Amino acid sequence: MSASKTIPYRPRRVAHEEMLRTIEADHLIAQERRTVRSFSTDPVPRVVIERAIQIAGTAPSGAHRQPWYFVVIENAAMKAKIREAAEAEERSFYEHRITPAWREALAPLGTDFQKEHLTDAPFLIVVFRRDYELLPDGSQAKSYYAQESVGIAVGFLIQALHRAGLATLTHTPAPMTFLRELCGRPASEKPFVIVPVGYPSMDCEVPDLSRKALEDIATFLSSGQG
Ligand code: IYR
Repeated sequence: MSASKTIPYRPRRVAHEEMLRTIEADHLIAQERRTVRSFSTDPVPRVVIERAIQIAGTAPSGAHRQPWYFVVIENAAMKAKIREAAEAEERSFYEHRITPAWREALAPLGTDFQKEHLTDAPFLIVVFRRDYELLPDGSQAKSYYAQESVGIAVGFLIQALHRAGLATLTHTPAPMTFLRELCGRPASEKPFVIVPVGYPSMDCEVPDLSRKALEDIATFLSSGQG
């Protein structure tokens, strides 16, 4: 076996009292996050987007291949192009490809083919999943668990932006292959999601949803239970 270089890892041990305070506060913050479809055009500082992407880039990834790439779009003409292409795909989805069950599932969200958020939000972050990396010698380094890794990174991204006071939407126009060309990315990368980022519009409304209770999403197989 080849020896890999390691370095010591000794993070500070957090006392249980502080741990509980932190996790309760984080839970309250997380509960306040809502997916937003109606954005204000008000500007937000670009450095917040930069840091949020760096936070996303701390996600764990298969074989540490870090199989993600983020294209940040601020340019109005680019946003308009993306909106036009996305709405064309969405129109055919809502008019032809959607199944009855899917239509029913989306009804409470009130979504349709119109995607104002793609031109209203001050930033669009287009996330790509990289399936292999071209090495300088021309060979390919394959990614592992790229789908899972990028999903985790996007989770980090959304939570970081939320904690910074910004709203997001996880938007997946289907199919979204048009994004690769519009964003100038190579064939090794697949569009994963578009994340519009900004403030909710002044008249933003969100569906009156509730979240599943702990007992509905988790089982604790504690000691003494066999
Ligand atoms: N991509 C479409 C449809 C859509 C699908 C799901 I699953 C949603 O949770 C929301 C929308 C759209 O963006 O409208």
